[in-house]
Parts: sequence; structure tokens; C-alpha cells
Amino acid sequence: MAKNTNFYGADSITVLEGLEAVRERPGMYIGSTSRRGLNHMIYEIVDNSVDEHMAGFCSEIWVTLEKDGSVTVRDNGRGIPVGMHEKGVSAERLVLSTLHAGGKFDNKSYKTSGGLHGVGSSVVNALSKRLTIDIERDGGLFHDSYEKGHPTTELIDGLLPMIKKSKGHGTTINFLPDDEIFDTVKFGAEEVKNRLHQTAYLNPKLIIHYEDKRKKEVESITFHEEEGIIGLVKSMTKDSETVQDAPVSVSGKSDGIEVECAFQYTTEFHENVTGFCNSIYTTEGGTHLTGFKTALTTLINTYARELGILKEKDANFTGADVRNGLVAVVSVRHPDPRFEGQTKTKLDNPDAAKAVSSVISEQLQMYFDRHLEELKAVIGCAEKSAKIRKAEEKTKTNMLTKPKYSFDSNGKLANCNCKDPEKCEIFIVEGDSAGGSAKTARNREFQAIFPIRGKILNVEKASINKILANAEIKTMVYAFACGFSEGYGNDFDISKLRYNKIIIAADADVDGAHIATL
Ligand code: 0RA
Repeated sequence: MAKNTNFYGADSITVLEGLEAVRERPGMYIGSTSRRGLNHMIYEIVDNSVDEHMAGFCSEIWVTLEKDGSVTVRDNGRGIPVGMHEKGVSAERLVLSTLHAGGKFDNKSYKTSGGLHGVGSSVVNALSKRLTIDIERDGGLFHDSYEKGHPTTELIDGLLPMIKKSKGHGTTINFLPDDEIFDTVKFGAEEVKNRLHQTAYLNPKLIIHYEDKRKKEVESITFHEEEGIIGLVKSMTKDSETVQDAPVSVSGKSDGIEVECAFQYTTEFHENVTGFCNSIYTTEGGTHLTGFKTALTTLINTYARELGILKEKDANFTGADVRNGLVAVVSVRHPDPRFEGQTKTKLDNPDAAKAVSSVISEQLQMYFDRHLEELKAVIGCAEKSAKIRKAEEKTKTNMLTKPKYSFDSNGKLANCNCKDPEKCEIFIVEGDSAGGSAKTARNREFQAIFPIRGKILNVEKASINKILANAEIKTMVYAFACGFSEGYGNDFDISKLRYNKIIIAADADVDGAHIATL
């Protein structure tokens, strides 16, 4: 090998040790070695290009699933630097080979980069059978290549060879995931498309071209969502009945943190508040969502009092009341994001809560002041939720305050003396007269009798309030002592059953059939 010419740059030993660690414990760096982890390889590379877009230098990204099983990600950014880094090695080599170096040499040029928390491309490099990179910048096209993270292109005086002259700029990375690492090396087209689409919603000026060349008929899609997160909320509510005609969107900056939020209320009885930080989907939520929820709850309660919808004696709406039917997207750009949690997808920066809450309080107040009808409709969603919540709380406390045993709302249950479920049986009999004869004939030590009147409530159709207002059913729930389960919670516990035998003695007619099906 000629002097000054080698495959490896300076610090090659430590660099390779780092990449060896990635191959030994791939899950720690890519999440898993399943299809999910495999797809993640694409996102790592794409996220670097998205960072370049966020820095203001890249407008388009091309993602191609190639016939040979590899993926190509191209962008029209500045191109990864190819010059000599102070460590005496090509900067590109450092980016592709050093853990934690990421592409972000100085934080200033990457104000709000999320990336794969900085380690993306070197991890992908380590887990790829082969990877090639072509960089256009500084008047030329430069090429480099790797196998399982080891460079295979000879450097010339420590620098990448220039293939040809070029006036263009951008980075193209092609990689083939290592089948010795992954359980499958077949990318999931639907997942990849969804993720790219999401990235497009979060970066409204970015154009992402997707192509799947593995198919007989090549599939090409362009994702460009100029409406941004408003469009994302629209897509999330497209199958629901909405309370507002269109999503509301507010944005602002506080303490160096950019905050953007869009939401729309639906008539559905659940909430979906989704958060992103620097384009990264925060599966486990975090401080940005806390800030949003706090501000929204306070604001809606203040308005509800001002409008006299909540009277002085009324308690505030709870956070859950206020979010009843809400579909919201909260996106923040943070200069120094910290992620915690099981999958490192929970935003942890306390200043994000403050920034979101201050932007939301201020901007949303300005909006609602000018859109009173919309505000009233939104408060209506909270009222609906509060009403149901209160009814549930009432039935639950009613049930809890009554004694668990020998409870009988209308004195009809003739309980047995014994408390051992193994020995106890309960006879549900039709009508008071049958109940009367059963009571005289029973062994009161272990046989309980519960007479019920003809047609019983159809619990499959009735609301939980109606069900629990029904004396017979309430008595049965208490007699069995297992609690009950319904849509909002599950208190049912079969191990608490007080009678191991439940005997239904009904006439062979319609009423009897009703009791039997219960
Ligand atoms: C570090 C510095 C500069 C650009 C990049 C990294 C960069 C990384 C990637 C990864 C994929 N595409 C990328 N494009 C750019 C800027 C250096 C400069 O020109 O000042």
C-alpha cells in the first residue's frame, strides 16, 4: 500500500470497535431485528435528509426500494462534507463510521435536528451487507463504499476520490441490509409509505418521492402535504362526524421552541392527541403534550365560567372531559430534545411544556374570542363527557357505599347463612309466588332465593345507567358480588363470586326465556 493511502482513516480502531458493538447488539441501536427494525433503517437515513431540509438546504428526497432488495435515499441538500476533518480523516468517513457523531458537527447549523438522535447513518452502515454513498458538492461527485461498516474504497491522501466534475449538490446513499442481522430483509411497503407520508405532513415544504421497483409494475408516489399538520388532522378525522367544520391551527414560538398545533373535535367518545418533536413521532407522549393538555383544560374551564355554562357551584371540567372527541396534533421544534421512556419516544424537556402551554393559551384564546359558536360547540363536547362521568360516578359510589353482603335493594333476596361459595347456590326464580314457595322449601344454610318479575331489562341494549338503575339487576350484581364491567372500566372479578351454582328456574314461556338469556 502506498504511503498516505489507506482504506481506513485515523482512529480506525475505535471506530470499528464502535460499529462491532452495533452488530453485536443491533436491537439496542435499531429497536429490533424484525421487519420494524428493518424499516427503521430507511427512516434513519431519510431523517438525516429531513434534518438537512429543516436546516433550509434540501427541498426534495427520493426513496427507492430497489429490485435487488437494497434501498436508495437521495436528497438535494448540501451533501455530506467530504473535506478533511480535524481528526485527519474525510468528514464523510466520520459521519458513516462513528457512533454518536451523527451528521451534526456543530449544533448551530442543525438548530432543531432530531435525526435518529444523532447516530443514524453509522448504525445503518454497520448493519448493511454493503453501502455506497455518492456526494455531489465542492464541484465534484465523490464516492465511497462499505461492507458491514468497513470501508472498501481507497482514500487518496486521506480524501475520497472524485469520480467526475459536477456542479450539483446532494447526497445519495444506497444500502443492502445484512440478512445475517435481520429476521427478514423485505421492507414493508405500507409502513414505509405511511412513515414518509407522515414526514411530509410535518414538513409541508418538503417533497418526498417514493418508488417501489420490486414490483412487476413499479409503484411511484409523491408525498407533498402543503397544509402540514392541518392536513394530518383532516386525514385523522376523515371517517368521523366532526363538531367543527375544519381543524383549528395555532402556532408560535416561545423560549426558542417552535410550537404548532392543529385540532378538530369529533362526536366520538374518545380522544387522540398525537405529538411530534423535530418530526419524530413521540409514541409515549411527553412534556409537549402535557403543556397542551394543561393549557386546553384551563382555557375551556375559564370560558365555560365566563359564558355561565359552568355555574359557581359546579366543579371544573376534567382534562378528559375537555378532550372528549378531540383529535389533535402537537408538533414542536426543540434545539436540544431529550427523549426518555421505554422506547426513547417520550419528550422529557420541561421547557417544552412551558412553551406549548404559553403558545396555546395565548393563540387559542385569540381564536376562540373570534369564534364563539365554535367555542360553544367545543364546550358542548366537554359537557356531554362530564354528564356521563357524573352519572357513572354516582352509580359507582351508590354501589360502593352499600354493604357488599346481604344487600337487597327491595328486600327480595333471601340469602343463605353460609359464606363459602363452594357450598352456596342461588335460585333465580320467576315471580314472587314461586319465590315464596321456594323460600319455604329451601335449605337456608346454603340456598339463596331471588325472585324476579317477568320481563327483565335487556342489558345488551340498555345504557349502563339504566342497567344499574334496575333494582333486580342491581340486586343480582350485589348478590353475585363480582362487580360489573362496562365500556369505561372493568371491575368484574369472577373470583369474588359468592355462589358457585346459579340456578335459573323460569317458566317455559317468553318471559322465562328472557330471564334465561340474561
Ligand atoms: C454535516 C454538515 C453539513 C451537511 C451534512 C452534515 C449533511 C448530512 C446529510 C445526511 C444526508 N444528507 C445530508 N446532507 C447534508 C453541512 C456542511 C456545509 O456544507 O457547511
